[in-house]
Amino acid sequence: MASPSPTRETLITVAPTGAEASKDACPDLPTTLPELVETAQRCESAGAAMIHVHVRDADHRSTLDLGRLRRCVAALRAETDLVIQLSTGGAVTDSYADRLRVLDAEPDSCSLTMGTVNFGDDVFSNPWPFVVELYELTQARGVVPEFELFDLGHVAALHRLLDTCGPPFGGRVHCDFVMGVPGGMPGDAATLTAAVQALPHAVTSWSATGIGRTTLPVALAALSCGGHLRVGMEDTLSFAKGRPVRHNAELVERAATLAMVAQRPPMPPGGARELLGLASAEVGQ
Ligand code: KMH
Ligand code: ZN
Repeated sequence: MASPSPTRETLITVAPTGAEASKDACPDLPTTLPELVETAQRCESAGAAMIHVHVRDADHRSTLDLGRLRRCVAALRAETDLVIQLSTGGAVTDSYADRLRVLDAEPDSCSLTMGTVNFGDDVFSNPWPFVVELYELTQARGVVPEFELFDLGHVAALHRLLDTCGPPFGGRVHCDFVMGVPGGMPGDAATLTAAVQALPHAVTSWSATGIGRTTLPVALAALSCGGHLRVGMEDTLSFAKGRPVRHNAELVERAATLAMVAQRPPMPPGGARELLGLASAEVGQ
């Protein structure tokens, strides 16, 4: 994607929970299904069009339990119009088999990380054969992947994947830069610009999120480069220095305000479906 053309509207994705933060340390994290549905509804009202979902078990611990994933997809479909994206990244401890099985829950979209990355003191493992297997499963099942790029090497892997395995289901190529993870690429404007310049020409849209204190610099840089935004408590638990996030909707509201200032207002879920190739896929069914 040598020269991205700015879009008129901004896709805001909310990532409300993640796999890492604990409920004990952060009681406002939405970990139960009712909390997740309430969060999704408030975030949709605030301007989100897509939700990136990690589910938790009865003890609020990260899980890829298929029953819970299915119930979550059903509840979000019934109670919101959001595009539902399930995480296939899970937690660093999840097996490849469990991560592949996420697609059995039939989401609209799933995350697909384009390579291994150091993740704090851990390693988030995504070896090439697993990336290919997951990608081919998305094509077979009719799930739109969002390519997660934690490092510049992941951009190179995206070139290789599209060259060897062809386009995604839906025909659009959407990716998300996850910046500022300790072990991945830094969350700053110079790095984002370099990463955008390196994208394959086949990429039709991209968003960015910055972890922790890189949230605002990455959001501002992404808007100025014509990108879309991901925000949420998966990525930052601080609204400002010394001021914890109380609800994911606060982060969505702030992203929507920035998007309005950039004269690229929040995109409704229907627009997101078109952007991601889901609208034509539904018509074709
Ligand atoms: N929890 C991280 C190890 C994804 O959702 O696809 C992986 C992650 C990426 O959050
Ligand atoms: Zn995630």
